[in-house]
Amino acid sequence: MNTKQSRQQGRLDWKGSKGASRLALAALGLAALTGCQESQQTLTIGDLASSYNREMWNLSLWAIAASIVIFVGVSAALFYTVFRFREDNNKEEPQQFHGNEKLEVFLVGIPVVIVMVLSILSVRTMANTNPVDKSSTDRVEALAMQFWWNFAYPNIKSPEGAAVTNGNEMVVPTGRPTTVVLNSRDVVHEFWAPNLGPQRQAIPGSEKIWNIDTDRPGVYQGNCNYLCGASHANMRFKVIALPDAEYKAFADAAANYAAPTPTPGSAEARGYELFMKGKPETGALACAACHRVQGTPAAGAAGPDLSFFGTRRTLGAGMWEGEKAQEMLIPWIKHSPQVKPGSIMPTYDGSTYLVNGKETKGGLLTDAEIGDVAAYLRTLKLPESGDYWQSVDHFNQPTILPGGVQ
Ligand code: HEC
Ligand SMILES: [Cu+2]
Repeated sequence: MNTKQSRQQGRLDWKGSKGASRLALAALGLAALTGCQESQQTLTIGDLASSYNREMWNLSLWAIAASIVIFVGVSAALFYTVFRFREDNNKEEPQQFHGNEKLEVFLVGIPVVIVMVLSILSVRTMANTNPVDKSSTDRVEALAMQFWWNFAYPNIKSPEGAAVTNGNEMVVPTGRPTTVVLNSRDVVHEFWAPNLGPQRQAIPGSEKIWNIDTDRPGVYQGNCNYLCGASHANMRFKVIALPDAEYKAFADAAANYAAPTPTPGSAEARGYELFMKGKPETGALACAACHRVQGTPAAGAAGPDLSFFGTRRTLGAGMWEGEKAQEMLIPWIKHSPQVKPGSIMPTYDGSTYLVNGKETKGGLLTDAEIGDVAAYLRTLKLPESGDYWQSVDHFNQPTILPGGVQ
């Protein structure tokens, strides 16, 4: 149950209340229960596993403490004045203090001090949260596009010297900062993984660099937080945080990864052929024109890197997860713009779709051929040692989405 429902429940209880206090207690209990459930599910800006969020928390504590002191002080002065100077007690005209310099300086001075203290604390927090740890060799280049993300690791290189890249799933180490270098290829997007730090806008041509970190291994939800088009809400990503050993295992496996070569004559082999060459006679574009697969000639960059697609547990930039992602793969290849608004991946069932507002007709693959391509995609797996999802499974972190588990 989410907070909204529990609040509504609380309100209903109040309405029909006879023993109001008992019901209030019940409502409180319900809220506490809900809170318990949510603490396992929704971890957002209140999550103190990243240094950014801890800094913000500390600043909030100071601000809240200052507010309480001010509130109590002002209330006390107000009540004192109201009671002390009631008309009953003071029949004569009150004493006038216009032009009392001391009092005026005092009354201006207090707010100036308050604002100064809070400003200094804010600037200190800004200084603590902004600097980039230049020494961090853990670096991820995040590229935002309508409506997906590519994450490249310039310091993790394949034998051919190309940066390891993954679409929509970002792997980071725990316990030390990872430098994120953010860019956009089309419109303005916004990178936000609430547990790990601030939001940063991805503006074409303007690079943003900052650090994210967390102490706690797990899967963190990320979203595009800027209205960037039809599938703004479907432009999600996962950040998978792994302890050093597991992270290293991922990095090694990814660096040495070369997509497996399917057995000749198998469905996967037919899928591979279609992936690389398409089917020109029916207008079906080669997937390789837009997708990269490490260790094969496929080097396209118009769509997410599919090198480890079989390891991924999300599809359509986090639009589906787990079982559902598996189920949606065939419909996705057939006609992704019908299942994800605004997707510019071509259709393969001959239906039309929009690219920059222009109607475009997709090519044609038979159901069997689409099945073969899907079979090939499922073989694109990191070895078990580098499978970051399996590594994180035993930390038993639920998938974290703003607003609860989906
Ligand atoms: C013209 C370029 C283009 C071609 C050709 C193309 N794709 Fe895509 N593909 C994309 C784009 C762009 C996306 C991202 C869409 C989105 O999420 O909004 C995508 C996304 C995907 C995804 C989802 C990845 C993820 O993790 O979310 C899969 C799987 C995929 N494509 C497979 C294929 C296959 C298989 C083919 C060939 C039959 C193919 N694509 C052909 C551009 C292309
Ligand atoms: Cu976006």
